[in-house]
Amino acid sequence: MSTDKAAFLSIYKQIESDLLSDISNLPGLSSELKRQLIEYYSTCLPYTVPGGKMTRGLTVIKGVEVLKGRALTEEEYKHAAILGWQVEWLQAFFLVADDIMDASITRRGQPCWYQRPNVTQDNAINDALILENMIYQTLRRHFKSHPSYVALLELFIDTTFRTEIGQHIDTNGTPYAEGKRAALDLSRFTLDRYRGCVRYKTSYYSFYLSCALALAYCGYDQDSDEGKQLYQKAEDVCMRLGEYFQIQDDVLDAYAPPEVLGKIGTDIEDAKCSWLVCKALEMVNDDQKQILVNHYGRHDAEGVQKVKELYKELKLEELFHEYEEEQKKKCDELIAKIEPESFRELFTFLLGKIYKRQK
Ligand code: GPP
Ligand code: MG
Ligand code: MG
Ligand code: MG
Repeated sequence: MSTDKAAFLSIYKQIESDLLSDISNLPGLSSELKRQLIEYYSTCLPYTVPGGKMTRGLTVIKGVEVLKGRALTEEEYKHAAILGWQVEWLQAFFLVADDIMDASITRRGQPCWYQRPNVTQDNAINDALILENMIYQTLRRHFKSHPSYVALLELFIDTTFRTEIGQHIDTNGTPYAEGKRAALDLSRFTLDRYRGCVRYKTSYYSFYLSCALALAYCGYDQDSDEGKQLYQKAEDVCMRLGEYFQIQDDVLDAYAPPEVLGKIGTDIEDAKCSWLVCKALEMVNDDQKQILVNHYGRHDAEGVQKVKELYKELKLEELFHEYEEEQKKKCDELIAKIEPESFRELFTFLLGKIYKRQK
């Protein structure tokens, strides 16, 4: 089966081995220095890149298969899997950096990379940049003479920029850090801000990119009439799926057991513009609002508990379940309108991966 994880992981091994060889072949470094570099990055790469759900990567393979309308040749599978892994590399770059910015503790069931004993925060920032650069090394290695090379590069460049804009809205855009800068301004947590933030920080890289890479690899040109329509349909569905996915992420941050989720939630401590706080602010009376004023955005376990009790009082989890059913219906309707009909399977695949997810 094309979305078999073991086959996909074997392509990871080849990519990793080529990248480590690139380091070994760097000119003008002693063999001892190279040994240290290889030791470090042969730990860093398997720690930060594979080990997730791999949906973003597998979606590229699924997309190429759906667009070709047949089983892939060996070369097509390899190409699609390599592109899929580049989305996973992009995600690794984002997550290493995001965990520093969010002061997170665990990721994928283990300490965040920057929290590892032999990794400093400075190392981790640089590693995020190296992970990003590796995308372009690998793309050049495998696609330099492919007709879609430039289109593929541009998709990665544009998606990175959009995600960084989203991350700006998520972090600097909330000008608050405990004991620093302005006081917490709850009036900023609106659904309008939320939607803009999520579209940019999550939807483009988590959903649209994989679909667009499949289109570009199969030769669809964004500037041709047929191509433009397909990219547009993919974007329409992916924006909705992305918002739904991030709302799940925000709800899981507060409610999921960390041992299932693989990460410990930090949104309340970090004063994030989470779906939960936006919804809470639409519903609170003055007394309830005071709980948020006093306790939102503080690294204090008792305060976090008080915010969670308020969420319970407001029945936000129940509200989310209603929202989830509504979204499932809306996504089904949107997908049912996509032409050609064969293209629908890609989005059904994505929706199936996220509906009622627990992690
Ligand atoms: C998800 O936010 C968004 C990202 C991981 C994008 C990061 C972008 C950068 C440019 C660094 P999140 O913080 O809610 O994710 P999680 O809950 O997984 O930490
Ligand atoms: Mg985070
Ligand atoms: Mg974040
Ligand atoms: Mg989150």
